[in-house]
Amino acid sequence: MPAPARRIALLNPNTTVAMTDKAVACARAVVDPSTEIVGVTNRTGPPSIESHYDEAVAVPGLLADVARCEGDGIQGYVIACFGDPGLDAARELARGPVLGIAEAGMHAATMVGRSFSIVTTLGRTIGQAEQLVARYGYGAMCHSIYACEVPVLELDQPASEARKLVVELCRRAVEVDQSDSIVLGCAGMADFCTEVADQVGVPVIDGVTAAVTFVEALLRLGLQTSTRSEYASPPAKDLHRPGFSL
Ligand code: 2AL
Repeated sequence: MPAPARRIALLNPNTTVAMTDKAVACARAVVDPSTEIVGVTNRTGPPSIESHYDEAVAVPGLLADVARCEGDGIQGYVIACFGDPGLDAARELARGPVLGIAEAGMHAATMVGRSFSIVTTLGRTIGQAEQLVARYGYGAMCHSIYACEVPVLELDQPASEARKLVVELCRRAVEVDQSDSIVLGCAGMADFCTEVADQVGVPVIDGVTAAVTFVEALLRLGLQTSTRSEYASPPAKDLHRPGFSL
């Protein structure tokens, strides 16, 4: 086997290995054979991320994973959680490009249409998605954000009927809100993409596959995060947190 041309870490900020494995399988299906996808599951934090608190407690473990990956020759990163937790801090630590799946999904949507809607998990996360839409500058293009009210770890359970609910919300986004495309609002929906797209008739974007493809492209272009100012390495400090080290 030839050495991979590039190694990209797929960072799952939650601690559920099955979710990492599913996202990795979806990522491997779209990247070039010369790109290695390394799945990394957070060692500390919540099993799923569906609140501000979950996001905050996931970030220290995620940053520790980035620090480890830097020593392991990883060249690029995807943060596979729709809140893009720790994105700016990860960019300060990593040499190579770091993309969040919300960021990648929304950017992809704006390349294939004039408008998009987001379909996510719990309604309580809609505010976080709205903040990200504003951050990425797509307020005028995001026509609506819907929640299927299925918790992250129940998306794969047939009894949750998550796929059916997501399809219904996508249809509403297209017919009522006139959205040209849909961004799926959870890494756990990565494997819904093709099936949902077939049923709603507009482009449906999964941020995991969008993000790995974009990171792969940035690496091919030789582009890294700028260290000119805000994303320079953070000043070294003693962290007064017993038992925690990066
Ligand atoms: C997510 C996600 O992508 N992973 C996770 O644990 N929570 N996002 C979400 N909106 O529920």
